[in-house]
Amino acid sequence: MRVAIVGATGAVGHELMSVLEKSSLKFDELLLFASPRSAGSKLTFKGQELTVQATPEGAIDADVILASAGGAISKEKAPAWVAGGAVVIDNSSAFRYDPQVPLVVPEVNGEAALHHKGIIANPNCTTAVAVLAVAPIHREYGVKRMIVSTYQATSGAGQKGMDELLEQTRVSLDGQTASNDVFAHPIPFNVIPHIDAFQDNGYTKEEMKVAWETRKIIGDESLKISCTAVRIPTLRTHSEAITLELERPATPDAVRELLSRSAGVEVRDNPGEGLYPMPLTASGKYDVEVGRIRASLVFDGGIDLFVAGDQLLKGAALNAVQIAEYLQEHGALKEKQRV
Ligand code: A2P
Ligand code: 11C
Repeated sequence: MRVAIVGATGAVGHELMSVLEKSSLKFDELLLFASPRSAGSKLTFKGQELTVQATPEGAIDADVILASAGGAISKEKAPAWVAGGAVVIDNSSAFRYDPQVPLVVPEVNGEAALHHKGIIANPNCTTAVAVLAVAPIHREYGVKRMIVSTYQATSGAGQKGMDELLEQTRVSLDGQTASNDVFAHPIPFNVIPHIDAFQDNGYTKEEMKVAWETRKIIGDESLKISCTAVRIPTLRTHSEAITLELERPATPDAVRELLSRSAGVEVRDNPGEGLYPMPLTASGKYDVEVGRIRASLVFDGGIDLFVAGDQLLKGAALNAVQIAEYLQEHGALKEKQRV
């Protein structure tokens, strides 16, 4: 069994290697690919130096390809990877809205992965973090409307986003004017309500992704969702304030109890002791922190809560590896025949 990472030198690629080191996924060999710029560079996996290769034009001789080099690369190359016999778990937005492609968070709709036709999509990080908290509540109480405001880390823009935060913070502290390249405005000491391109309806694509993807993963197209997505000057972990209107009334205690037995969630909710979700505590953690669970003052029987989940882990690398593990556990990951 051969696993390949495309985009191995990026921020998500780095986390993919680290998650794979600890994963229960059984495989014999790991292949690393990136742009031609990185060809020949070395990365360490399980104490062994592996050489990064330039991503080839056509097929890759692997059974599973974890793709995290951006939508353009996935769109261009994934069809050849599938034709070559690999299962592609794609971290980009290239195929998420294709009805033929399952969009999967294993704790919520893992079964959908078993019906793939070669490509399985990993959701946008903001969506993945939110659905872990929202899906169990939806199953129990029926979510009617969901209003989300996000506080998104620079890691959402990859390594270059985190580099820009660090470099431009130094520049600001030196008394100079910070500039911006990755983000729409300087990010140090700022918040920017602009992630991805503005759409005709006034929302950004990032905001619409939360709506489109949450509906697809939860499997309820009638769910009404509105999102405001904001970039903040943190390194990693996306936080989100979520308000839910429910079909059947919920109490904060019942939701706390429900989420405390939900997979992938850590309830961190003791405000009196300063315990609530934060990037500082959620970064590097596999579980998504959920707290500030309280009765909505707007929707009778509704719930307000706050989540913080590591964008690079559950929002990307961890979820992708969990999809591969799910396939293998269900006998749906076969080594291809090699002559
Ligand atoms: P490279 O490091 O060689 O540029 P991030 O999201 O952190 O910015 O990472 C993006 C990842 O996608 C990196 O591993 C990067 O490799 C890779 N990448 C960028 N352009 C290409 C390309 N044309 N073909 C394959 N991989 C690419
Ligand atoms: C961000 N959520 O924080 C974006 C990054 O659709 O996979 C991930 C974009 C995507 O900038």
